[in-house]
Amino acid sequence: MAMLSFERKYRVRGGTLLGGDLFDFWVGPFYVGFFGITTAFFSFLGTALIIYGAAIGPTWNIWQINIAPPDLSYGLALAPMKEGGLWQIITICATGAFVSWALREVEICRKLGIGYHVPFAFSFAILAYVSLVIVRPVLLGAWGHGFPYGILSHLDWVSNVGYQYLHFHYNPAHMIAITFFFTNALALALHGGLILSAANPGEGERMKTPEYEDTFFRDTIGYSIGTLGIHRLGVFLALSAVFWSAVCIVISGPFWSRGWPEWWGWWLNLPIWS
Ligand code: 07D
Ligand code: 07D
Ligand code: U10
Repeated sequence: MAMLSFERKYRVRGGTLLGGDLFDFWVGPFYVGFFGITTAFFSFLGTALIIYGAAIGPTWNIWQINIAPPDLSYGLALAPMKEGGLWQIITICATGAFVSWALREVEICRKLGIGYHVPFAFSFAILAYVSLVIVRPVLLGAWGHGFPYGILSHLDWVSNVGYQYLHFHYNPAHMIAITFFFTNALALALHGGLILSAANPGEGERMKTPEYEDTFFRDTIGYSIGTLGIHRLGVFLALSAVFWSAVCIVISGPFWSRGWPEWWGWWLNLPIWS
């Protein structure tokens, strides 16, 4: 079925979680829905506040614009607008926009009658962001532990927080997260390469079936995970990467406040060595 006639067929009312028929319509290619309105509201307000923050700041240089969280001395209280209050409201807007986007995806899945895998996966990215700017700051008792909103300033934050624990590479959850990120890239390279090799033949050649794909890996490594399996593996690898990232930052501070190399002392202290 051509895309245009398919869209006409499925673009019918229903499947909404909230708002009933009220926002159940499309604007051009975009489905709106109640959560499309809340996405637009939070993104618009958040972006406007970032621009306001830039306007009252010292620079319009896109790389240097910085909206910092409140000083640690404010703890978990609200701060005045120019001293971190802006960051607090922008954080509410960002979280509101990301969650609205995920729920809008859920409504679209319901309309289509497909699984919720994409919004489920996006919720892991939201989890990582929320761990950085809400969960960890709350556990440490100050909003000042959140990362600042700015292209270069957020990199400074990552570096500073990393060195605060002497050598962040020794954080075991960081190791697991990185291993998942690297494995994820390997898996996508293998999958993208394999599909193109079979499904994108040269002029005059026939497209190959999945048996060819399976056989390539059976001949090479003795096992093929299969055409559905590789997609299950892909989602698992990607979500694990983000999940262990969230873990690695939440444990830094709330559950381990010394240098990460020191954590490995448990190995040296095992009784079997003495
Ligand atoms: C390709 C999908 C498209 C998305 C893009 C990003 C904005 C911000 C806002 C000027 C893969 C759109 C960018 C809306 C512009 C203003 C006010 C996704 C794709 C193209 N980072 N980070 C970047 C964010 C954190 C880190 C780039 C966001 C943590 C490092 C971009 C968040 C830590 C490096 C960016 C976030 C961290 C970057 C490219 C939120 C640990 C780089 C991102 C909401 C996770 C790289 C100058 C990309 C870079 C980079 C955005 C959080 C570390 C500006 C929105 C605090 C080490 N980050 N980041 O392609 O070049 O993502 O930085 O959590 O080296 Mg970051
Ligand atoms: C948080 C992004 C969420 C995004 C959302 C969507 C928009 C809309 C609109 C495009 C999590 C945003 C959407 C804004 C855009 C349009 C239209 C993703 C998020 C919701 N590290 N490290 C990680 C590596 C070192 C340190 C994670 C590698 C050093 C700290 C990952 C190396 C030190 C933190 C990772 C390395 C250090 C991390 C990041 C190598 C610094 C974190 C991925 C090779 C001296 C962060 C949850 C991630 C983390 C994190 C990888 C080195 C410090 C595993 C490969 C040794 C402090 N590092 N790191 O989390 O876990 O994505 O955050 O050296 O906080 Mg690290
Ligand atoms: C995959 C796949 C597969 C495919 C695929 C794909 C995975 C096997 C068959 C998909 C993959 C690709 C296409 C490859 C490329 C993708 C990437 C590299 C990922 C990164 C993507 C990007 C960088 C693009 C990002 C673009 C985005 C997010 C679009 C931006 C959207 C908008 C600005 C509008 C959003 C709509 C909303 C919020 C709801 C409706 C709202 C409107 C239409 C606006 C109207 C507003 C109102 C009615 C409300 C009032 C307005 C207010 C308050 C102000 C609005 C303010 C704003 C700031 C907008 O596996 O198969 O193929 O293709």
